[in-house]
Amino acid sequence: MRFDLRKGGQDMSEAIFDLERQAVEKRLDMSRREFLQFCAALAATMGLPAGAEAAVAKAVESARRPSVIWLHFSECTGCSESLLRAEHPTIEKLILDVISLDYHETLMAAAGRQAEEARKAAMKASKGKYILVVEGAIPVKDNGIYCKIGGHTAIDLVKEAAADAAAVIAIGSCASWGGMPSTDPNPTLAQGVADVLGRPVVTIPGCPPNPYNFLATAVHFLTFGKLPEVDGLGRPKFAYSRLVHDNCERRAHFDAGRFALEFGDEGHRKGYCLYKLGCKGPETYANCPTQLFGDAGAGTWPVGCGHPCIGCTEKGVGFQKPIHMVAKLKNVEPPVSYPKVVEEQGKTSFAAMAAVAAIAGAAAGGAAMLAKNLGREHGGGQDQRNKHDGAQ
Ligand code: FSX
Ligand code: SF4
Ligand code: F3S
Repeated sequence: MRFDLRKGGQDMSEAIFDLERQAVEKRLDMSRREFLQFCAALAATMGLPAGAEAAVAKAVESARRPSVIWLHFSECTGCSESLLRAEHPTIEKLILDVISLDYHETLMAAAGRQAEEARKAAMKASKGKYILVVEGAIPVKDNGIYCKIGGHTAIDLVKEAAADAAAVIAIGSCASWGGMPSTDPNPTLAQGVADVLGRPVVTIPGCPPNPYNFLATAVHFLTFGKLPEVDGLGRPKFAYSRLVHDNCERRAHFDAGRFALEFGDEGHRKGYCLYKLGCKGPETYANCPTQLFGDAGAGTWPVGCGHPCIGCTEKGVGFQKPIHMVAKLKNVEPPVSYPKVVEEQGKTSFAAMAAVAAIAGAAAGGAAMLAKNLGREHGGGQDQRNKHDGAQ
């Protein structure tokens, strides 16, 4: 009998695949169905076409895990926390399964000299092949003396680690462009990784960033052997190409001119748009309204919980613009002839609000509806209006 090599090869690869499949189920402690659902969700997060989940599953199942060296500088460690404390039963297992986290200061047991040696050993063992993940901003004032680890400045540490990395990912707004530590007057001159290295890096901004955006980026690297396509700020397009405002569940209220005017007022309790409380959704690119946080179901994102978006994923917005300043309307810019939303004298003008509703694409009649609603909801006294004088 002739042995069919091709068929034999196929059987063999299927058997190997089966073993890998069982191994991944055991490793992740999840059923095959759950695992595939998770891969499908990740493929959808990356905007991949239907059917791509099989490629994602195969890549995750394979043993080739990229070595990751994770450095911490000026930050709160919220990025690591959000990644490892996510409510999904397996995200932390999955992330630790997808990547080989060979050095992470806040997770490793080693300390002091031992930790220093572990960092050097990890860099040497995977020279030229590891992914460098940086969490936290890098203070550059006075030659970087405001952030030192093991006697070395963050500047030197990041440059040394980036020199032999296959790819560099800045996780969180701090590492992306300074974030919280760079808030004015930025006493330590905290900067992002790209500025310090003098070359672009992939950024996953957010304070903290959505863990799925990092996971999907790592899985993209695993599946396709390269990092995903990014925008001008280094953000993966699959996660940061739409404005928060575009997918916000309160958008219909914006379009109809129904706004909360202060925390706890009737509009706020009814879930109206938070634009006039300073929501930066109209100028912030992120997938928060669709991706949500904490795997706890609908509404689990800042605006869903009743707080205006502070623009944490947007350079020059989060930690730079005052929280209660109204957002720039990026894709619905009003013509200069339109009056302001809140007029200088502190009076809310129906004409101005109608203009916002109109430019935001409200259906015909929206302005009339707006005037009617405002008359009912926000016809309050001068006191209430005065509170919004500064929100222009
Ligand atoms: Fe904290 Fe990370 Fe904010 Fe910064 O997240 S959640 S201050 S982005 O670097 O730890
Ligand atoms: Fe949602 Fe904010 Fe836009 Fe209002 S302004 S629709 S709350 S993103
Ligand atoms: Fe940040 Fe705004 Fe999303 S504050 S978490 S970008 S809704």
